[in-house]
Amino acid sequence: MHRALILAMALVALAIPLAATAVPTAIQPVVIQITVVNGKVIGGIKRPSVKKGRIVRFVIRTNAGTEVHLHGYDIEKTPKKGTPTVIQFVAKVSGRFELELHHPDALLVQLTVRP
Ligand SMILES: [Cu+2]
Repeated sequence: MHRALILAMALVALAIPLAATAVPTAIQPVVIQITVVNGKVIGGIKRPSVKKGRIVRFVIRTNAGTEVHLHGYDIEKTPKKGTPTVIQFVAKVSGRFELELHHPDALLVQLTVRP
C-alpha cells in the first residue's frame, strides 16, 4: 500500500511537466504587439491573419489616444499612460476587422480571420 502511494506520487510528478508542455497551439493566443507614437504605428499598419477560433491578443502601447477600438467585434479599451492596453478575444467571426485608435484617429491593425 505504501509502495503504491509512492508510485502514484511519482506518476503525478511526471505528469505535471508533461501537461505543461503539451498545450495545444489552438488555445495559445496569437499575440500582436503594436507601438503607436503620436498616432503613427511604428513599422506600419499590421495585417495579421488568423484561423477562426484562435485567441487573439493585441498588446498596444500608445502615448496618445482616448480609446482603442476593434471594429466588428466591437471591443473598446481606454489606454492608460505607462501600461500596455490589452485586448484579448476569441476570433469567432471570420472576415476583416480594423483595430483603430481614436482621438487622434489612426488605423493600427487590419485583422483577417480565415474561416
Ligand atoms: Cu473605431
